[in-house]
Amino acid sequence: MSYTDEIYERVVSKNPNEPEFHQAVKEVLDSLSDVINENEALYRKEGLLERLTEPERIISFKVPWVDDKGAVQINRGYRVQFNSAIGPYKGGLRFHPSVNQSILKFLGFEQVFKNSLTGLPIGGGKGGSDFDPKGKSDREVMAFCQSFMTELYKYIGADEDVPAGDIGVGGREIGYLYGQYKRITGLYEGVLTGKGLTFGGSLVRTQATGYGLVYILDEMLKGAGKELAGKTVVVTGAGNVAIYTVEKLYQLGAKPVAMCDSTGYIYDENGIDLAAVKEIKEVKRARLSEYTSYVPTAVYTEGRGIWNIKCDIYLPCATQNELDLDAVKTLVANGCFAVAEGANMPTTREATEYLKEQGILFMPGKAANAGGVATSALEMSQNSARLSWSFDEVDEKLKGIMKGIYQKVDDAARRYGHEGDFVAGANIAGFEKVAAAMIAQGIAL
Ligand code: NDP
Ligand code: 2IT
Repeated sequence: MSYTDEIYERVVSKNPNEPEFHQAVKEVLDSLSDVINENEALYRKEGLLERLTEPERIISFKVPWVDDKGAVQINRGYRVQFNSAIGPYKGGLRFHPSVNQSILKFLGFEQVFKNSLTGLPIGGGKGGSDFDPKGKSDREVMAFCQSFMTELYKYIGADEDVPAGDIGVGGREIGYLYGQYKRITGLYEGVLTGKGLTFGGSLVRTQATGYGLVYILDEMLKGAGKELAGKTVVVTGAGNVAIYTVEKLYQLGAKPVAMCDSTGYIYDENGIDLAAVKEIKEVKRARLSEYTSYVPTAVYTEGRGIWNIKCDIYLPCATQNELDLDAVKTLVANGCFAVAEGANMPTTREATEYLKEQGILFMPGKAANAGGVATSALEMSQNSARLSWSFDEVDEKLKGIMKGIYQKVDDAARRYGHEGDFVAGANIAGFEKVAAAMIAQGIAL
């Protein structure tokens, strides 16, 4: 049996009931088979794949808090510190009722390769809780965040582990978490990113994942002799990543026509009214169904099915496994020629394979959405230097990083004879740096 197959079997048997983690590991291992075959003796001797697929540490803890009715609530908190070979653990916190160990391990594993691709010194981690911020008052969210941090602070630090946002964790939550960290430790340090601009946050961090996604999409299209201007785009989700993806699409002359949340989707043939979406989602924290009261000519459809809308480019920016085989068959039949993942692992394995077979341009999340964490690393640099860079300075760096990621991914795919296969390219390029760092540091991690 090949080394990669052996490791996949080992991961499945040692981590039962963790389907998302298995899925993320399988995709990476399948892409690495050529690289592993070339260096099999060394990697086996080093136990490299065994070490790479085992998180360095998983912390799981109780989060007790009191709701507005005076009732005690108990949630479960986690931090998965996956790999610190190239820098302190770095990755977001997700607050969503679906959160469990499998989801956080898949996200932590992906983060290791994504962070490597940025070229910046950050290891991989992820955390969160099954807490659902939806429908909670600000006071309840604060109470939860304070309790969560009262346990988490023991395991994080500006040079150890630096969490940030993800689904359900934005500026409000990061503010409450930071306040509690500072209160307990007395340290004013860059222990979290995505902070407010008045207390150490970086300009562009809010926009970074969406902007970065569109920058790398633009590079991918140029590489294929196509252009973004004038193209019709469907963006899924209506959160942080989706909103700033739509903003940058407009800036580069494309036309986003649809967005969704977990309740339903909107189609606006004239192009999404972004100010309306920002007000609904960022200010009112309401449902996207309200969009038709801002734009009466738009159509709101309850439930799933946004992929039925005809488009040139499809950008999944909501959650894992949102885009399945049936959905991509519809997309391709309707003439869609490019997919880039703003979310983490939004496309199922079968759907990814189908897109590849059909020759669709496809940029996987670990390359496409790396702009967020890259800008987090820039926030860490500014915090360490006690400086703040201008919007244009950070945006230029982000653009350069996304361009660099495209080049690395494209180059790695070509080197191994998989030209145009950016899944292979991203996994190989991300792996090479982490593997070299792990081997150089001995059997220590
Ligand atoms: P937000 O919480 O801001 O927004 C998430 C959006 O996705 C919401 O519109 C939400 O709808 C929708 N969504 C979430 N879960 C589901 C679900 N199970 N079914 C349908 N819709 C769902 O999160 P982000 O925008 O920050 O994150 C979106 C994706 O991007 C995630 O995969 C995240 O891991 C990834 N990502 C985020 C980065 C960041 O910097 N924020 C960086 C890199 C990747 P509803 O409100 O109805 O739940
Ligand atoms: O998935 C991700 O890369 C994020 N949620 C951002 C992580 C970060 O540390 O900014």
